[in-house]
Formats: sequence, C-alpha cells, structure tokens
Amino acid sequence: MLRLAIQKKGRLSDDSLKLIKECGINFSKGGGTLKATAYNFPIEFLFLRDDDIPGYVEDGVADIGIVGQNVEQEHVTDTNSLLELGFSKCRLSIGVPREMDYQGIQDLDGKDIATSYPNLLGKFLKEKGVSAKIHEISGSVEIAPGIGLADGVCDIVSSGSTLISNGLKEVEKIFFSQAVLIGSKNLSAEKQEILEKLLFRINAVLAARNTKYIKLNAPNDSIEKITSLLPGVKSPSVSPLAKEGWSSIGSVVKENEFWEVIENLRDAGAEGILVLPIEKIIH
Ligand code: PRT
Ligand code: ZN
Repeated sequence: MLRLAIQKKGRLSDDSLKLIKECGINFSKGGGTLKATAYNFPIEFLFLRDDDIPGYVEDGVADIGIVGQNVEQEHVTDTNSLLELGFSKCRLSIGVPREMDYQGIQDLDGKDIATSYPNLLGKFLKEKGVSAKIHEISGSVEIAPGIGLADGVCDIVSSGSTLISNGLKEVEKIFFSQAVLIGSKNLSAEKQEILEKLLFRINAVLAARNTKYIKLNAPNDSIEKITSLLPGVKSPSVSPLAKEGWSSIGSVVKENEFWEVIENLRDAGAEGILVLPIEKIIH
C-alpha cells in the first residue's frame, strides 16, 4: 500500500483529486476525514495542509505527496522531486508600492520585505548581492506595506490582481512554480513498484492534456501541403475515402497550436474537420 499526501482544502485539492480520478483510481472521501483508501488501486490518501506535506514525506509518514514547488523548495527537506504535474502554476514575486520609482534590484537595499517565503527570498537576495531585511509573516502578506509593516512584499502571484488591489506593483519574479509530485527517499521495493504503476498512469494522463485528435478530409493532391501545416505531426494516418481522389487524414495535435493553423488548413483544401478529445496517451 502506497500513501499519498494531498492538500485537504485549497488551491491544489481539486486538481490533485481530478488527476487521481483520471488515473482510474476511485475512493470515497467522507467529509472532514483525514484518510481514505482506494477501492481499485493499492493506495491510501492523507489529507493535510500543504505546508506539512514535505515534512511528512521526508519522515516517511506519507510515501509521496503533491505540493507546489514553492512549498517544496521553501521547506528544505530531503525528498525526491518525481514529476511536474502542470497545474497550480504561479510565481513568487517581489512587489513594491505603485508610487515607488523602482529602477532595479539595488533599490531594495536596506528595505524591509514581508514574506512567508524567507528561504526562497533570502536565497534570491543573496544571489543578487542585495541586503534587505526579511520580515517573516504567515498570512495576508500583501497588506504589509499599506499598514507600515514593510516597504515591499514577496508573495505568490497568479493573475496579479491581489498586488494591484493593494496598491502594489510586481517588480521582480524570483521563482516559477507548479504542482509537483514528491517522494520519500526510502521506499520499500513493494511501494516502489506501486509508485511506478502510478507514474505510468499519471504520465499517460498528462501527455493527453491539451492534445486533440484531428480528422479531416482532403483532396489527394493537397495531402502533402496539409500534413506540413499540422504542427508536431510525425506520421499522420492517411486513408482513402470512398469519394475518388480524396483521403482522410488523422493526427494528434496540441490544441493551442491547432487553432493557429486552422485557416491555412482550410485554404489548403481541408474539409469536414473534426477535433476529438483524447483521454490518455501511452508512449
Ligand atoms: O491551508 P493550506 O496551508 O493547505 O493552504 P494555503 O492557504 O497555504 O495554500 P493555497 O491553497 O492558497 O495554495 C496552495 C498552492 O497553490 C500554493 O502553494 C501555490 O503553489 C499554488 N498557487 C497557485 C497559489 C496561487 N496560485 C495563488 N494565487 N497560492 C496562492 N495564491 C494566492 C497568493 O498568496 C495571493 O494571496 O493568491 C493571491 C494572488 O493571486 P492573484 O491571482 O491575485 O495574483
Ligand atoms: Zn499552506
């Protein structure tokens, strides 16, 4: 049995549970419970605060866990970083009052910066040779300059609207983060084997994200042109249609890349374009 720690409630929870579900792993989660066991895969879940996850994985209370890289890197623990999961993307940035005439990093010299990320901020300032004072606070970091507690902040930014609504501007992006699967360094052979099965499934799910299967009809003399327009296509499947001189072309494409070339595909003679969802891709 493998033990996976996921965030009990917060920005990582829904996407973590969705990933587990897409891996075909089912369990029922009674409200407020700390633990659950899957019916159809040898895995058990621990629901925790995200900040506690790296420590629990390091201690072996949990075998693996899903956290933001910001939390993984801030809590310096001895764990393995197993796989980037592509969700909960954000950045750790420095913000200063909008009216400050900020010219560059040296303007932070001698300033007070409020943050919940003293390690990541300290490392960044040291690398840049800036001596600012780090004021560690655990929550509502953005309000610190407004109440005179600090000259600037270092906090997680996603859309940027929290900074703006607190009269701040983002001046330095110091760390880019996404959710990551971390693992204990001392897994038994049995747990390692389960982990490998899980990683196989997660990789198949992630590979299919943002990809679509595209199918279109084209006159035979434009097959070459059309396949050259399809981005990232290695070997599309081409099969003849009942209609003389026409073929059907099918291929896997990245959805965002596909939209960029759709006009060109039509100009090249593509007709009856179908775009279909892909659930898993096994490489
Ligand atoms: O209770 P628990 O300790 O488990 O949760 P938490 O409150 O510490 O974390 P939570 O749920 O807020 O975030 C979990 C993880 O999601 C973080 O560690 C990041 O890896 C990631 N993440 C992604 C974010 C954001 N986006 C985000 N926008 N974490 C926090 N924010 C906050 C930020 O602190 C700031 O207050 O949102 C605000 C900024 O958002 P914008 O969109 O206004 O820029
Ligand atoms: Zn937290």
